[in-house]
Amino acid sequence: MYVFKVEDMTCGGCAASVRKAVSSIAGVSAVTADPQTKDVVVEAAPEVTREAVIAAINTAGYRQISVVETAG
Ligand SMILES: [Cu+2]
Repeated sequence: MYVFKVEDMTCGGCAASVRKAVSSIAGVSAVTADPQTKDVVVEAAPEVTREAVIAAINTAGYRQISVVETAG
């Protein structure tokens, strides 16, 4: 599981964009994105790297990303 803060995810539309982008990565099983807390929580298979998730979020247009937690 990866947890990020995406500070430039400011509304429900942003959160939907982030969810869609991250969900499209093969091996990702669940994504939650909360525009209030800025938390993005990603459940993924071990072959999905943190960098791949960050790249997908960047591609969706969000760049103010910090890593909160990496576990599992
Ligand atoms: Cu937005």
